Amino acid sequence: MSRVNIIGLGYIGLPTALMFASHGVEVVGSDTNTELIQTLNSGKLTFREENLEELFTSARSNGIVFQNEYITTDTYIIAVPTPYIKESKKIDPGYVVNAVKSVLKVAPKGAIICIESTVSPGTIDKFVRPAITEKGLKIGKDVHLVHAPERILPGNMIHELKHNSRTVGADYNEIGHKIKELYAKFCESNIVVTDIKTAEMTKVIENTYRDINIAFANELAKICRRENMDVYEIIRVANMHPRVKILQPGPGVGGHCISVDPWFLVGDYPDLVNIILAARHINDDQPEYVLKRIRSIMKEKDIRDVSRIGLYGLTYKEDVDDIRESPTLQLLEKMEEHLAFGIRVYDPFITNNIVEGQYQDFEQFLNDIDMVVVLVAHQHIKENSSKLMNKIVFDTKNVIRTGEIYKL
Ligand code: SAJ
Repeated sequence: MSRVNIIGLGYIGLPTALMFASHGVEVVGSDTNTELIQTLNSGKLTFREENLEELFTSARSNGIVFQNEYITTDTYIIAVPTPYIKESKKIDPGYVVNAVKSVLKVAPKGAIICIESTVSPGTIDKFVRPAITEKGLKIGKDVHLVHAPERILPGNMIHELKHNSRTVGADYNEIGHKIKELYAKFCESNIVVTDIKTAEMTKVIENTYRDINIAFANELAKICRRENMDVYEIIRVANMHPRVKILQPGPGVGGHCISVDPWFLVGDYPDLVNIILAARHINDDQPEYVLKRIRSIMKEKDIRDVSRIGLYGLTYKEDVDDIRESPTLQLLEKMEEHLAFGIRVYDPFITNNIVEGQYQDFEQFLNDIDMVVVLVAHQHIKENSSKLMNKIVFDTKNVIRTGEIYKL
């Protein structure tokens, strides 16, 4: 195996490229974003993630190359975004197809193109294969296709790259095994070789399953609220059953994975989805529910000045700096619609001001508010929970133990 060209150096492509490089694989990481390439070449990372710095240092000392251009080599790994089209809910395969087309311009005969990006079942048949055959190329002869969807959890990526099992879908077993061998350079868990469509479907349903489970927890929270019962205790006890594993309710489901992938199934099988669609609606409506709770707590505590309310947490989940599809941002949009401006916001991970009323100083933020809504369970708030003692706390993540606490 000569050099591997990793295409797309975002949240998945970059850690994967660094992992390969630090395990002795010759890697060229390519991305069309010139600024991103310059940043990486100047020795700086583009996002925060546990243990990523160390991995970056080791990959750089092993000679990883970052550049805009793709190279001529025998293995390509594509990790570009796959958003969904808002109206139809179907996948937008544009970035993947364009990356494949660009690879074809430089790929030698017999090269393997491995797609890591999550795609809806059938995307490779419907969009990627035609992009290859219309160039007069034969799949399986001139070029090989593989789908090896990523499965890592932001916040725990480096550990999971090593320890999670993987799925490799290929048209030919022998090609699948070649890619399996490549991932086995750093992946210490099982690597299952299967066909492409199975790999596509497996990945999407993993995230859909999690979305449904969270929706169930969010629905339970509402039922328990009406009954004045503690949903967290009920879930904790239910989960002691050996075959029950209910996830946690929260302010909504964000990120670029769980809040996106189930829509692919809705878009492609509109006549078959019930539970999948209901779960999406429940989770998407959760910020609205949080707003209702804020209003009722304000009423109960007689808070009339919106500017005395502070939202803690802007990221889509704890201990990451990613704000994509963040429930807090969705809540803020609704608050602008429903309440007057003036709300205050703080997140230790977001060091540039992205919303109105955002603070960079935690103490100052606390000084200026009477009520804090905890929307993200960053380690930071757990460590500083004693500072919330004299505040009215609405804790949507069930992490604060002291003071006057309201829950979902
Ligand atoms: N959330 C809850 N309750 C929970 C767990 C999560 O409300 O009990 C919320 C989070 O706060 C967040 C959202 O759900 O807003 C998604 O967070 P997450 O930690 O569940 O997942 P992601 O989106 O960071 O990563 C998922 C993972 N998929 C699964 O666990 C099945 C990861 O393994 C995938 O690689 C990733 O999607 C992806 O890229 O597809």
